[in-house]
Amino acid sequence: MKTEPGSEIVLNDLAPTSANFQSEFIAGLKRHPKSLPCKFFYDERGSTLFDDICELKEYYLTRTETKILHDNIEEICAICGSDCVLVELGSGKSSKTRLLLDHLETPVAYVPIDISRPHLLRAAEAINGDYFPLQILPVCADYNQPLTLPVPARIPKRKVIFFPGSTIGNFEPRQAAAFLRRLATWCQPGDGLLIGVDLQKSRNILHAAYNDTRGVTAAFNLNLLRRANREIGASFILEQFRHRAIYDEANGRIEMHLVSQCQQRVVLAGEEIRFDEEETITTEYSYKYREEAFRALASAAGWRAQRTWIDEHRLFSVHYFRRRNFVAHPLEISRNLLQRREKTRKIRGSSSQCIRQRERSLFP
Ligand code: AVJ
Repeated sequence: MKTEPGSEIVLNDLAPTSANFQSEFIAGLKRHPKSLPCKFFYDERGSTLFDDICELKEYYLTRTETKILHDNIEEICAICGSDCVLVELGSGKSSKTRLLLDHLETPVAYVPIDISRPHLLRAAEAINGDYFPLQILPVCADYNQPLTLPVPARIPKRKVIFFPGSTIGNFEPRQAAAFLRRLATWCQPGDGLLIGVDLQKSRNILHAAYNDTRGVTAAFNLNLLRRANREIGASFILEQFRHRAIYDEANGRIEMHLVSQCQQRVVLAGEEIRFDEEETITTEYSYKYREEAFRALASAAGWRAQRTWIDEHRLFSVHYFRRRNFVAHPLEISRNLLQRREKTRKIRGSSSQCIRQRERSLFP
């Protein structure tokens, strides 16, 4: 499958095992209410179904984000600067990445991180063939787990984390902030975060996007149960569950559920799980943000807003953030503000402009 004249790709394989899947899956079904982590969607079949979702006419997210990137690519790549290492979370097919790689000035390396090994390898091979001699350093991992990023052969000027697709919306806002704070710890001051975030909008548009007429989203959701049948020998009867996606306006989120159509028992790994009729498994939250609210969230998590791009219909946003000089813990923000005031007071009166400037760069 290797395409010339690419070099050999070394996979950094931290993929979760089938035992991880089994224990987390069962733990999720023992919770009240039942819930499963949405990362489980992305086995090989699920990743392919997701690619199909991205092509649906109702699913405006991918199309709109791609257009925003396309229409602003010069400016985006200018902000990223030359000689950066591009780290992508949930890289999938890496199609949006190609836009960046086509326009970035002498990027040092591309580090795609994805939980689906076959998908990741296929994309990495293809990029390797098309962008040689760019170094490709794929990491197969659940990026919620601790991981060490591979080090490129050439030293980059900065790191840019690319997190498209509004996948950040899968976290509840508190967890999203914690995750962004964690990403900041991967970075040095001045490093970048290019992130796609879906915007709040009318319920009709949202409802259609998650309840497509061809039933691809339903198949994607039900694939969780199919996967459990195949990988851990569960006994789900797929016809006895239905896909449901609703917009919870108060929380600004789409909720996806699998709804049991009858009272039933399912056996998996020797354990029996009971379902009442109409009982649901929560399988995904997809939060939608207001432009300002997302900037505030990232800003409290160690990232300084640099630029936001939005499409003409205000469906979707892409933000570029720069890592602050320190990662503020909420409690530390006020303390730092106090310290800053004290220091400015000390400096005031001294004519040393350069001290004040250094101060500013230390406490942005
Ligand atoms: C890839 C997580 C952004 O929430 O819109 C698509 C996944 N779920 N249709 C989203 C998804 C149902 C998607 N994200």
